[in-house]
Amino acid sequence: MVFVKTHDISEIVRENIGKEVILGGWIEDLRKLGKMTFITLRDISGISQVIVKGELNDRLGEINRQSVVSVKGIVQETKARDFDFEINAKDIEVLGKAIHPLPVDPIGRVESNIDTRLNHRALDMRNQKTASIFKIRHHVLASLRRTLSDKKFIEITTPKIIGSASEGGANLFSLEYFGKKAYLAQSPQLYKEQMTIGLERVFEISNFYRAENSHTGRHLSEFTSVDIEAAFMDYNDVMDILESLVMQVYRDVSTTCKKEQDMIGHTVSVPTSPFKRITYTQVIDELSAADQKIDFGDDLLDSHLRIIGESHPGFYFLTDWPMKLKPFYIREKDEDPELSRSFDLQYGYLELSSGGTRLHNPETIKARLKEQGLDPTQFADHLQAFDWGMPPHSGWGMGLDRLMTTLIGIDNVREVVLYPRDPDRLRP
Ligand code: AMO
Repeated sequence: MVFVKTHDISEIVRENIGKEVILGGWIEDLRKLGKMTFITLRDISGISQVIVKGELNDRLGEINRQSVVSVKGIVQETKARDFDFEINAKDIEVLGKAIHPLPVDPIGRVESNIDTRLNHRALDMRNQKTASIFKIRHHVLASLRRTLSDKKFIEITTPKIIGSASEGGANLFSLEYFGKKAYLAQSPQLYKEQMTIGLERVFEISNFYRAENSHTGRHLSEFTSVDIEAAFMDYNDVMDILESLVMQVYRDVSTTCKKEQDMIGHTVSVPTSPFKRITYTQVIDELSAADQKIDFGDDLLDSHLRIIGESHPGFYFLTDWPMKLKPFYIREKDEDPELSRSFDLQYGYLELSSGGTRLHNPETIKARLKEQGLDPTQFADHLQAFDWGMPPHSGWGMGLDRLMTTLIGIDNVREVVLYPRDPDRLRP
């Protein structure tokens, strides 16, 4: 007989004392003491103690740690320090047996390395530290969606299988699509820009793909991007939106995820606002002053960002990059066309987001595409929208996985992604 769960463990309250409940969960601990067995039962909401006595205890032989069970019993007061109540079991049914030895210890008493945990991710999720990271991720997503909806952004979902590159030619995964060549989208860039002509303000939270052969704690082949695009805004406006979004995520997680912060042993502290805005030119001066060989127009290397990150810990915007370092869709500054209306949001050395004001004159975009060695005919589907009343617009993309690492104070994105994809990891 399969019992139907009547309560999550955290739903059991004083009024349930003396009444029958049916719980479902996993056996975290099991101690046989003569004629009695003490079970620590865990479900998504918490833990409870289950006492098994008498005839039920005699036929309990087959039960073991980490198996999933259904417990029917009466709620009673407890003397145990760690629990508010306990369950005097009347019946127990094993719904799924755990076969020992298990590949990782779900209690986390025996530590496993990250590869072993990722290879057995579903079981790793029963480790409360891991589960807490993904509960926080859930709250981050909810917070982002709430704030963006409040700011009148409309959530869209753009295709991930595309016919031509959205960010230029590099780093594309290609695939065979009914006899044609297709690609996995690197970002929603072109689609989100197009959507501003009808929806004005849009956002997307989806996975995107980069064929980068990078082996770092911040690069993945599949990552989650939070993107916005907004008509009638410039890069300062969308920087303001990004800043308020990040601030709100920190506030929300810091207040709603107390248990999870305890569990991972890290307190989320809300950053100070406003975030500093430093120009690329200032950064070049700072680096030159620190004896780095760097000229205007050079891209910032990881080693440069480490130096800059040391003197600017926490969040800051790095703005006004040279046009030549920016993708074809970024707009120049009127007062200095060598510079762009662009920014990155940094957290120390880590790049969290980049964005800017977009070009919206199709002829200029075509010229920029050619300058960057790209073929404008490949972008015909995109460019046609610019003949239909394209508003001036701006936007950004932010790596959600990277943002998560700043929140929980770790430096490997693999910890915050369920099943990370990187050059060495395609399974499970
Ligand atoms: P960009 O290429 O800078 O910009 O990407 C935006 C942000 O996405 C995250 N990111 C990654 N995270 C993990 N692994 C990766 N391989 C990876 N690649 C990128 C970073 C990065 O800052 N279309 C523009 C954005 C825009 O202008 O709207 C874009 O994609 O956090």
